[in-house]
Amino acid sequence: MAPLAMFFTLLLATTTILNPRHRPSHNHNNNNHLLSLTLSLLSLITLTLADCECGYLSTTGDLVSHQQPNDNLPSHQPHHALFTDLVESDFTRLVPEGEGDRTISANTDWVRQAFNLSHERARGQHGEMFAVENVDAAGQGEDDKGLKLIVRGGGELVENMVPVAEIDTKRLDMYFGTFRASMKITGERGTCAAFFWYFNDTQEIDMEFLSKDFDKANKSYPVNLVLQSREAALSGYNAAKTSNFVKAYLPFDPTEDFHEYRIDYLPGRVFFYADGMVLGKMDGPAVPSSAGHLILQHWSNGNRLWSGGPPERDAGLVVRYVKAYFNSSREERRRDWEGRCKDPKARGSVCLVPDVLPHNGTAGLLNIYTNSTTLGVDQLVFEEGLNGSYYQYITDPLFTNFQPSHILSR
Ligand SMILES: *[C@@H]1O[C@H](CO)[C@@H](O)[C@H](O)[C@H]1NC(C)=O
Ligand SMILES: *[C@@H]1O[C@H](CO)[C@@H](O)[C@H](O)[C@H]1NC(C)=O
Ligand SMILES: *[C@@H]1O[C@H](CO)[C@@H](O)[C@H](O)[C@H]1NC(C)=O
Ligand SMILES: *[C@@H]1O[C@H](CO)[C@@H](O)[C@H](O)[C@H]1NC(C)=O
Ligand SMILES: *[C@@H]1O[C@H](CO)[C@@H](O)[C@H](O)[C@H]1NC(C)=O
Ligand SMILES: *[C@@H]1O[C@H](CO)[C@@H](O)[C@H](O)[C@H]1NC(C)=O
Ligand SMILES: CC(=O)N[C@H]1CO[C@H](CO)[C@@H](O)[C@@H]1O
Repeated sequence: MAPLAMFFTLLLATTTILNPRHRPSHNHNNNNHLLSLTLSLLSLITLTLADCECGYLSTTGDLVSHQQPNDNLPSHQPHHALFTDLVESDFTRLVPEGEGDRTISANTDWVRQAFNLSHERARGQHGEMFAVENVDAAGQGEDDKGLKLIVRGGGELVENMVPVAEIDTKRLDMYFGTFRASMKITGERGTCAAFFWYFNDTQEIDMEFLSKDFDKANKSYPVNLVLQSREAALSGYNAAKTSNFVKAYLPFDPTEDFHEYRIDYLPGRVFFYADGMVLGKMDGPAVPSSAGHLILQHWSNGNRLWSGGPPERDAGLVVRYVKAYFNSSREERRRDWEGRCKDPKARGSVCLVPDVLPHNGTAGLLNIYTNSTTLGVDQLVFEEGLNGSYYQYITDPLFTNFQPSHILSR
């Protein structure tokens, strides 16, 4: 299909489907009228655009004392930040590879990574073998649904490399944002579970959980908050020796249940949270200044000063969801936003991102906006996975292998 026709078909399908409030009242079945219908829909869209077209408003900083935002003045609140783009991934709906269509390899927002690190590169006793088969759907039991990143234990080395796991967002244009992951950390000692934003080795925002450091006896559950920076590079990538390293203690056992871990990357400032509680705040020259992407990683290399391990048994990091609200460094995405955001004061044009606080519990709290039926075509479109599931597509051929026949009704 020619790109233009594809666009109109997509637009037609998506408008009719995603925006039921504006469904045309009469049904045109005559293809000759397709173009004029599409054009009239086009004008309809620009007049009555979907919800959240001006973006997603998130709290930042200390959530306990923040004011309720005023609907009419979203972007002017000092304790809120507005973001134009989103990626929301509900990993509880995944099925294991080979058992259906909703697999992680079919997900359009995430890419499993394969690469090998020698023990010298890994700076450990062992190297690390990042392999795609170590990233898959976890069990189907209610309690452990999600995406599982496995570190192979029990002495299973491949050429002195520990088999480990990493998955990255496909989008690389996250230029400021609030990034949230619901995770359950392994209780097997000897791994490092990491949730991070990454541009390069000196522009990186990290939350790292070392399972060997958890101590149930004294209820000690540290998490390492790190900005990898030029300063860290100068100390041999040992951020612990820099001022941009905080060892924070969680008020719960992260191996018992899912909790939301969160990074806010703002101009000149970074906040780290667990269940909405600020664990650390950093500013200064070590704060990154580039666009980057998100990484989930679970690894071990036997370095006794960091990951320890390898673990005695296979160790799994389970991730229930990732929700990312961010601005884009890409000119096209900024133009999209400018084009669709006609009136930031209009009702529903800015959507508030709910905070996850301790009293929300650790259950689901899944996709808020990707379930919306009213998001605009240049915000998101959906690909139907075969059994009624939907994958998010971004309308940018660079990020997707676009297949309009997959855009279906709900
Ligand atoms: C994100 O972009 C929007 C639109 O340009 C802007 O209003 C907002 O302030 C930006 N957010 C941040 C945190 O820079
Ligand atoms: C990593 O090393 C293993 C063992 O040699 C090899 O089978 C695998 O293909 C390598 N992976 C990559 C991405 O090169
Ligand atoms: C990371 O990127 C910044 C900005 O482009 C650059 O100054 C720095 O040298 C890079 N760091 C590495 C390790 O390449
Ligand atoms: C808990 O005990 C471990 C050693 O078992 C120790 O390293 C850690 O500092 C203790 N934590 C607290 C908060 O006392
Ligand atoms: C958590 O609870 C608060 C009410 O206390 C609510 O406003 C918020 O939307 C909840 N968060 C989620 C993600 O449901
Ligand atoms: C989103 O849609 C899925 C599938 O229809 C449903 O299971 C899930 O509960 C919905 N989530 C919310 C927050 O409504
Ligand atoms: C459970 C279920 O409905 N599975 C179906 C998913 O889609 C494939 C392909 O269309 C069917 O073969 C399965 O039966």
